[in-house]
Amino acid sequence: MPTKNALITGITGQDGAYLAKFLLEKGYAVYGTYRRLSTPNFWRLQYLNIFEQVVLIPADLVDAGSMVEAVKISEPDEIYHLAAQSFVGASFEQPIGTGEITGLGVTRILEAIRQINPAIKFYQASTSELYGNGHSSSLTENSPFQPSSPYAAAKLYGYWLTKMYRESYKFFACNGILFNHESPLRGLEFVTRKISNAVAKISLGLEKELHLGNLEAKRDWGYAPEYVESMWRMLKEKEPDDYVIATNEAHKVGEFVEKAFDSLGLDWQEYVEVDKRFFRPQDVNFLQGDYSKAKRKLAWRPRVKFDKLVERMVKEDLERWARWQKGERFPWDAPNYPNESNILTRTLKV
Ligand code: NAP
Ligand code: G4F
Repeated sequence: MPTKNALITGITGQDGAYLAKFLLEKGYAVYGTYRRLSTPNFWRLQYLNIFEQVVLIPADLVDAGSMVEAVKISEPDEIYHLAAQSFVGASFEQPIGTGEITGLGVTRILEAIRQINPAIKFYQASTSELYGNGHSSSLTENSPFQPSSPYAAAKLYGYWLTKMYRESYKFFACNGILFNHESPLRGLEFVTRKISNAVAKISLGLEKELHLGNLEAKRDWGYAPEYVESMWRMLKEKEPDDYVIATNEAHKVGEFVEKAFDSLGLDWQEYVEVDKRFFRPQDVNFLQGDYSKAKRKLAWRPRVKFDKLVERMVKEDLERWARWQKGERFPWDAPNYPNESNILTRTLKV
């Protein structure tokens, strides 16, 4: 018999799928919201072999009634609010939609909790993007926020609403300020997976080149399965609080590229082109997180660091494409992803 009910918004995403697996292993009954799409998108849950073990509830963050319904149906002890328009690049294309989903979506779920059961524990997926530009040293829970994209501004709103409900209504509500975390389940539009997927295809002769934007930006990249555990740990504490989750190491995008090609014995300079289309109107040039508080209070620390992460991602994409070349078909996103040269947007205008 499951001991507790958890509701995960955004269970079809990278973190949602890993968190679902983690909570199932802890004995939770796991409910997850998904939005109606013209083509189903459950590949991560299938890939992790947990599709049959979770209960899915249709709900969209722009539809307050559907969020209320999801909370009523699942009767959760804990809600992990992970759903969002999560791609910074797209937020410049769709700033209003991003505000609705990533910003106001948080209020919709907080209101559902307030009306149905204020004792539900709440995790908000906050982000290192809150800090924005202008930093050059490791960031803590007390560093100033200066959002540099519509995505970051929407997340800042969600961050404050979470704090505000904690203080005003005594909610057990936590912000996890998570720095970039990646995995073989990462979406293909994000730079790490774009690179690992392209390197795998190039090495198998399925692609010839890789077009990228800003190679100078530095990010603090960790491993997603470890980061979802920190969410659960936050909700286990006596008091609700906010925590930075990071590795405290920053690497350039260019280093990720070099390491990824290198791991398959390829020279990146023969394949990579810097392409104006992938530069953003404004980028965040440096993000590195000091996770001391999480280490001290949650006994959490990162284990998979940069080198291992790059190797793991390239290896997995290579194995997938090799299986695909042999005719095997299994749930996985890459074969259905358009070549980015087919995509035309304001920021990607040629
Ligand atoms: P992701 O893979 O992009 O997943 C986002 C999830 O949100 C998907 O399940 C998506 O559904 C769902 N979603 C999008 N729009 C929705 C809407 N209108 N209504 C309902 N659901 C909607 O993101 P992730 O990497 O797992 O990240 C999880 C959360 O952590 C996000 O809030 C993200 O902003 C935040 N975060 C991520 C990182 C990171 O490095 N990964 C770092 C800090 C914070 P579909 O599958 O249908 O698209
Ligand atoms: O992989 P990215 O798109 O991730 P970004 O913008 O850091 O956002 C991710 O991490 C945040 C946490 O800090 C999350 F809140 C957010 O939801 C998301 O998960 O880009 C990383 C860097 C950027 O500086 C970008 O300009 O890579 C640079 N980059 C260079 N060429 C590129 C590319 N990014 C993408 N996506 N595609 C490129 O071709």
